[in-house]
Amino acid sequence: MIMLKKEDIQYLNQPRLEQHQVEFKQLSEQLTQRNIEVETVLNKLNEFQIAIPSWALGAGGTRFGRYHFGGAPRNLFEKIEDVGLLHALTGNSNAISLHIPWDIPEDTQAVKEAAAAQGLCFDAVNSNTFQDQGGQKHSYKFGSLSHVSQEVRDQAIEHNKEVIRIGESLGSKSITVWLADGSNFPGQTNFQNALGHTQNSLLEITRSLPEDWKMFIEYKPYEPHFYSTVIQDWGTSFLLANACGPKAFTLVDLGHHLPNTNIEQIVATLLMHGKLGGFHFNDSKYGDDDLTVGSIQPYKLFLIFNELVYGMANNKNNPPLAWMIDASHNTKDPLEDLLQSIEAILEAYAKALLIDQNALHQAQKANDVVYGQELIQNAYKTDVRPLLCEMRQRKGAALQPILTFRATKQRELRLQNRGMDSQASGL
Ligand code: PSV
Ligand code: MN
Repeated sequence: MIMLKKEDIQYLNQPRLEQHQVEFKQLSEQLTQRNIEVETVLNKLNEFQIAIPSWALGAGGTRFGRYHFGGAPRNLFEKIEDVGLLHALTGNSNAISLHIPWDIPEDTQAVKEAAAAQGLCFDAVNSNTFQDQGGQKHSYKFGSLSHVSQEVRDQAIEHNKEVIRIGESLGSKSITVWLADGSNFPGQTNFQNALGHTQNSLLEITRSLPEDWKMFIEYKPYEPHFYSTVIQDWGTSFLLANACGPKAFTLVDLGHHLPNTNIEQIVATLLMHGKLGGFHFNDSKYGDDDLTVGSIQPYKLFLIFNELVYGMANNKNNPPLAWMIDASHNTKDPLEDLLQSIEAILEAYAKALLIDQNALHQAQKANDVVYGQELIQNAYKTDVRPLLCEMRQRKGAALQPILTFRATKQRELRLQNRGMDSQASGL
């Protein structure tokens, strides 16, 4: 098993340590003057854990092709190895999210042990009724949970139940359902029937959830279908989550909105109603581009985190959220890309934690538009990177994760062990 040693990380941190201490001291003094409790912020950053999906560790495909970079994980054990590396470098990615049937664990005990050895647990399991699988009786070409035929719906329901059973054996506590069902042409489906079937199917799945489990319902406006999608937006997901009862929640994937949608407002509404289950992080310019988090619209991400920070503190009716990166890597090394995403998420979170919520509340009550904006933007303009470095340094992770990844030749090691033509399952 490829494992990065703590001593190697420390050794590579050494030359940068003194400079980091100077920068951290300066920022701490500045934040203390602004009445911000630095230790509280550091603790929150330390606790924040982001799941890595098992399908994001290989080369992602464009609609037209896939370019291999070599050393891709060939099986679940190697995927665990890669997520373990990300966690060793950052200390903020202690979970792996599996997509079934891309990653069916054959030897559950061995898989659990491999994950535990890397300090990892299993986050939400994901079902897949957006592709036909070998040996499957009915096709999902015209839908799965929403299909006109009860037999097809039953097959899709049974698949979700199977995914829950697999998740249970690994210690997962939630299932994410992304339903790709939809239509390509007007007249193809009856919207009301499709939604009704979907609601009944989801209810049936909810009934088989273990007591302490949750179901997350993802939404997406288009793709793979281009005229209609059954669960097209947060409103439809929210409606279904309400119909399915207290174990069902809406999941927000940042790429699943039409351009310029105010995602932070969606987040606020869902939190207020205790129905926000989790997040899939990525970034986009046009649609579901699945780009590196924070690479296109970091300010938008920060505004979302502002609502999350407010909501997590004020909406105790909403359970703790599940965080995951859902991106695709076409031109970068996926592991470096994921390191960039983890950093961007924590940066946005850290900046949101610096917003003076009391002052903001006062400004809003006084309709002081200018001061409200100033408070938000002052937080955004603070360079919080020394906080992230300090948090990582304290837990033995890397001051500079990407530099350590490169200096310890992690990709080269994977190329040697797994070869140039190795392939990982996923889209
Ligand atoms: C669909 O675009 C999605 O966001 C869902 O979360 C899937 O599970 C994932 O991407 C992988 O295809
Ligand atoms: Mn997603």
